Amino acid sequence: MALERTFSIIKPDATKRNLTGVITAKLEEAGLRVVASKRIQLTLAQAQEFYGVHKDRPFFGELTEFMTSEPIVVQVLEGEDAIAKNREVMGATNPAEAAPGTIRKEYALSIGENSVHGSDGPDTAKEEIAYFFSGLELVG
Ligand code: RTP
Ligand code: MG
Repeated sequence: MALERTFSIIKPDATKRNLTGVITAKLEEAGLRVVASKRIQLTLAQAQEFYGVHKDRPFFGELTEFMTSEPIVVQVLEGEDAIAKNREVMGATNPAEAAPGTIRKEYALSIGENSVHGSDGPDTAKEEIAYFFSGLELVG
């Protein structure tokens, strides 16, 4: 399979605990290359737009407040089968259900404060990358 790109966020609970480096190391160890990276702080409007698909879910308010509570690190990851590979190394949404060795098993605090985001498919990967990065910022 050809090289693929996916979009990743190191979430506020992780940046706050200085876990940016160890989480990035885990992504790299899994064979993912960081081809773009920046630390930003989302506005509430940006978080609501990014998570628009969840707007009717009961956790939407909590999720968007959390995502704006501290800076985040947004990254584009490249590798063979990058979307699936990233979700594998992230682990299940709920850390209590995440497999040993995954980022969420090791670092997540709860189902909401779960340290990382990763695109769930090729269409969302493309959309999410374009939302945060210009083509010039992607250095393969
Ligand atoms: P993500 O989008 O962040 O990569 O995570 P995911 O696909 O594993 O989870 P998703 O179902 O897309 O949910 C997005 C994020 O919403 C928060 N969440 N909170 N309190 C809750 O029950 C609950 N459920 C989901 C998590 O931060 C999750 O990553
Ligand atoms: Mg998701």
